[in-house]
Amino acid sequence: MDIFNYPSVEAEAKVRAITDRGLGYTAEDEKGVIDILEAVRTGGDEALLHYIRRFDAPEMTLSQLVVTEAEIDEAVASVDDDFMKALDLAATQVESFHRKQLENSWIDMPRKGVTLGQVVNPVDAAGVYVPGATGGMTPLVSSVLMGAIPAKIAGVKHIAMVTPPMADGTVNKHLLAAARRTGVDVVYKAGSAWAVAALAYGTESVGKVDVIVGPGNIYVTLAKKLVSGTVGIDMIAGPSEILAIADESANPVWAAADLLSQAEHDPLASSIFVTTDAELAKKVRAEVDRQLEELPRKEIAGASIRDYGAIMVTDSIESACELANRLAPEHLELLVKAPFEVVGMIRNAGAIFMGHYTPEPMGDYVAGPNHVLPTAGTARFSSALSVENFTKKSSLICYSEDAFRKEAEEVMLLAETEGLSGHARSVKVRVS
Ligand code: HSO
Ligand code: ZN
Repeated sequence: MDIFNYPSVEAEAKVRAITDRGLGYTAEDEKGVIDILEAVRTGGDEALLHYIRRFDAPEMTLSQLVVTEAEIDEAVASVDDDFMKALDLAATQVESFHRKQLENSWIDMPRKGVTLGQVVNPVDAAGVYVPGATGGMTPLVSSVLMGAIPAKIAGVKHIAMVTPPMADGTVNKHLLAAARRTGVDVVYKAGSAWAVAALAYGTESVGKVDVIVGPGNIYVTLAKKLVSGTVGIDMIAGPSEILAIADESANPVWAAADLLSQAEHDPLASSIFVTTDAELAKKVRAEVDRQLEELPRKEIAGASIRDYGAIMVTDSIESACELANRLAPEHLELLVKAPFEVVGMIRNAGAIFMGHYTPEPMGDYVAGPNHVLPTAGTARFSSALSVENFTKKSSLICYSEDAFRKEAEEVMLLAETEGLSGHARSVKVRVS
């Protein structure tokens, strides 16, 4: 990990290299995904099964596509009690955080005889994508909670989960236990772009949904991007990121561990350490190198740190915050003695982890907020996955006759100005 003074020409070049890394896909990948979407849209179950058998489970049959209640019972019975307790703690805390996001419908009478309002309704059906233990991914049990819980709290009646099966056609038992705990209605053993296509377009066996959420590899991301508009999606998520701001009170061992926790997600993940303390910068660099050797996923984390890791030394916390606001990181840690004094300077970040005892993984698992967060600078204008992603609002408008007559002239005038006489007429026929 190189150490830069920030601001400087060298630091700027590194920031550019990091922000330019993109989502990591080629035009070829996109073309491949378009073909898959089209195949499933027109071919339904047969095409879906074809891809599942070709890439994940060679022996799968259509009758095995849906995980049975018996399979889930068996999974729940076979996981450790300690796992179930941890899962329950996480689920309970994620539920209580997301309950606060529920928005009320409202109704108002802003002018005499005019009633206006906004009715919030859940979408009818949602699809939650969950990576399985396939293709270098790890089974993200926590992502079952982060996708399904806000949908449940929004009041979605039908929640489908898709996850790629392992070669023998089974699904990781921990994922199934999490699906049961969160009230997922159906789990399909399908992953990648074909699973996204099945959810977006529907097949004979897979019900069409209205919204698809959840993290996945580049093919999942591309597929979500391409079906967005046909269905709602949470976001086009890029590789994970962490930016930690530290003052002299930070512990280099802890800070290095935090940087590596996100680096191990993806070779394209980015970890940036920004500090006012040049000595701490050197210690953190040495610690990252040392701890990297101990990580089972050191190949992935090492590539990420090498290419998209950086240490920036600034002469003030203000300047560190300015860099954070420019990058709008997915995860921002404030490893400072007075985080509540610094947080007011932060405008752009997916989630802010405050103080020495709030390492990012607390938020990945148990704290309560959602871990599906905007990446690649999109925290400048977007937010974490939330209950709102599973709802939509209908406006209510009601005029009495008197109120209608009072505003009719203006409507007719504006309509005629636009050259839309049909609009004007719809008002006029009621006035005369
Ligand atoms: N940090 C990841 C989420 C995750 N981490 C799941 C562990 N499991 C993206 O925010
Ligand atoms: Zn993580």
